[in-house]
Amino acid sequence: MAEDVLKRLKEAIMTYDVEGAVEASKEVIKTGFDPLKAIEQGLGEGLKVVGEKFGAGEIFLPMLMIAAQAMKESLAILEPTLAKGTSRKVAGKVVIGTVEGDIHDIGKSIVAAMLTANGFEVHDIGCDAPTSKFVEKVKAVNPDIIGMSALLTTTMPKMTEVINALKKEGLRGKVKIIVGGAPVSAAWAEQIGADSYGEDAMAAVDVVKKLVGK
Ligand code: B12
Repeated sequence: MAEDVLKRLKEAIMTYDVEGAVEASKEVIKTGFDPLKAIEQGLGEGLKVVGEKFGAGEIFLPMLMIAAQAMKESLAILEPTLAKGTSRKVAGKVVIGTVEGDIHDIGKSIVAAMLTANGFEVHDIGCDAPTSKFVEKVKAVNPDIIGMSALLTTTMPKMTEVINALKKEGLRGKVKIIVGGAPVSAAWAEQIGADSYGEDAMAAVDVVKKLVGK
């Protein structure tokens, strides 16, 4: 039964079936199945397969976009229940976003959801977020952590731009910075003067906890 819903989630993404993914996600909620498992082992696995096919030139962009849409609509159903499992005490404040020029928001949203689920107050500024938006949000909410996501090698330098803007505003010393996204690495984090790097959502939670001293 449990394995069945995982299989259905994965297959819905792999067959570009938005309705099927939404239905299976609703069933996850109804049956009390672990939403994180559903996201990572169901939807996420399916999207990985679709991504590989796209990378290998086996499918075209519109198919990839439908699969991504199925993932997004399913996340909209599952993410709020992730957050419900949280204890109310705030572990720290996080501002997170995908840098300017980059519209990949799935991974960033999963990281945001996981942090929320682990008791952090998360301010998600979305994707394609200009440097000024990061700076404004930092001024507005005074976070402990800034998380930046980039999925394109061409947008990675925007992370440096954000760090420089924070320095210019005298804010760099007040926040810890964590970066992530498929092309990002620990070496890149070090190179641009970020405090840390997280390979996936679980790692992000561990790293953020360490950075705030928990
Ligand atoms: C889905 C997808 C899309 C969707 C995005 C939909 C959306 N709303 O997000 C659409 C179809 C719109 C898209 C568009 C494009 N895409 Co695209 N896309 C992907 C794909 C298949 C999957 C990305 C994804 O969501 N993965 C699932 C999530 C869960 O994984 P993730 O993002 O890596 O996130 C995890 C970790 O990286 C980490 N993480 C992520 N962010 C953060 C942040 C922090 C702070 C931390 C700690 C951790 C962390 O934790 C996450 C959870 O585990 C990848 C292939 C791939 N293998 O990555 C290509 C990929 C990223 N895209 C690519 C390209 C080229 C494009 C386009 C330029 C295509 C085009 N020709 O138009 C456009 C770019 C548009 C733009 N300006 O941004 C390339 C990038 C190549 C490169 N290295 O620069 C890839 C690698 C595909 C490829 N093999 O060519 N894409």
